[in-house]
Amino acid sequence: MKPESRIQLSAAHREVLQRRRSAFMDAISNGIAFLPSAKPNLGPAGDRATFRQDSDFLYLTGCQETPSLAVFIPQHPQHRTVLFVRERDSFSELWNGPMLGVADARDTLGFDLVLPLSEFEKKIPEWMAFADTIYWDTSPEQEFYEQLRPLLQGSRLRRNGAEILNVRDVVHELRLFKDELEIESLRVANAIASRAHEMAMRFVQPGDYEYQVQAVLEAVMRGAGSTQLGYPSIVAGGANACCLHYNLNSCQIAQGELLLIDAGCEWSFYTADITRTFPVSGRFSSEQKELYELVLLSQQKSIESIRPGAKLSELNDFAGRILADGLIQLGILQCSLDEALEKKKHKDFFPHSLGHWLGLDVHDVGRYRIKNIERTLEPGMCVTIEPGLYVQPSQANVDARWHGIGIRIEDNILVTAQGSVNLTPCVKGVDELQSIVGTCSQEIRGLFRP
Ligand SMILES: [Mn+2]
Repeated sequence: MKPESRIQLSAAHREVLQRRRSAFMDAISNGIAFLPSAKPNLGPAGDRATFRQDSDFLYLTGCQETPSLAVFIPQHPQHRTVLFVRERDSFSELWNGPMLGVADARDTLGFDLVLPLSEFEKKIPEWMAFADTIYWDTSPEQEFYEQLRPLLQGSRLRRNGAEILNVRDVVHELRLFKDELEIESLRVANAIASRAHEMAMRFVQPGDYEYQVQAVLEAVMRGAGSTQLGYPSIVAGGANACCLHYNLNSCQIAQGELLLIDAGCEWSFYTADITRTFPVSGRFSSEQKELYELVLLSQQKSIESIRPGAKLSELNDFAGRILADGLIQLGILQCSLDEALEKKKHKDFFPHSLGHWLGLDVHDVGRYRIKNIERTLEPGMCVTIEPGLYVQPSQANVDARWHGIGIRIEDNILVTAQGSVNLTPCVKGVDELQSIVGTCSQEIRGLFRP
């Protein structure tokens, strides 16, 4: 699979985009929908900061230009899909590289009609006659909102009190169910990120700084063709792992400590979200091993329970029960299982939830509840499963030998008709981890040293 080009799409990609647009237009039926791109991203001095296209816009358009605007008019007799883009301009191309332009955008992206952005104020009023509902992005930071507002308010539709709905709600429901192109991208992102995690395991030795391991990890991701990280990498040695979103990555890692890495990269805009925890000396202490095996057991059992019809809250409770039971066996919790669950005592050590949707965004869109009723898992959904246990260095009523141990294990799971498929091929067994750590050559290690 080749990395995505900014101005070329494969025929297969174009076909998938057409299917997504059809499904979207079925959902809005007699409406008219406006979906804007992300704003151009300028740094503090007017320089170009890293641009990442709006995920909803990308999902329906495949277009990476900014600013641009997609309009969907399912009832229009001539053109149901319209894209407004900037016209090509040689000054901008000199500084910022090739632009798609009006002529190429139609062929490349498969819209019925592509127009210069400068024309949208002139065109939109007449299209309102083909709709009875308006879908748009109601978030206040959208600049298009200000430009569109007078057009919409002056239209016959608004005068007749037509409903205004949030376009993003419709896209988010579609994005929850991954098509084959999305699944393939998630697979590749996971393959690369897993390789990066394994390289970090090979690389690390006691005395390394967290940022050195981060550099190795991210070098592998970029080297394999990933253009962006899915989120800031967490590389947390020892007790730093007990801070859930630690990402200073600035400390030295000591002999005998565990290293927790939560990192994932994008492939074609879809991100992996993987966490591994392993001993930097190549050997778990007995306390580390007992907690690790408990987290691993809860993760494996949760993954085995994934199937259509299951609920995330049930999986969460199931994993919590395994962890609570294990904490009692180890003497970390001193009460009955019923009492632990009743009073949520295990949540002192497992303070986050078991997982979240994954896709174009690391905490991907899609509602977890519909009309306040939890939805069940269905084929095509992609979810992370990431139980963890963290014993804070100062945790009262817990023997000091457990203090400062933080463990999380996270894989990315696709729900299928038969059950599930684990997309994350990264090692996680105790023996596998112990035999991989610290095995890379001194030559490679030397590259990441002052
Ligand atoms: Mn996650």
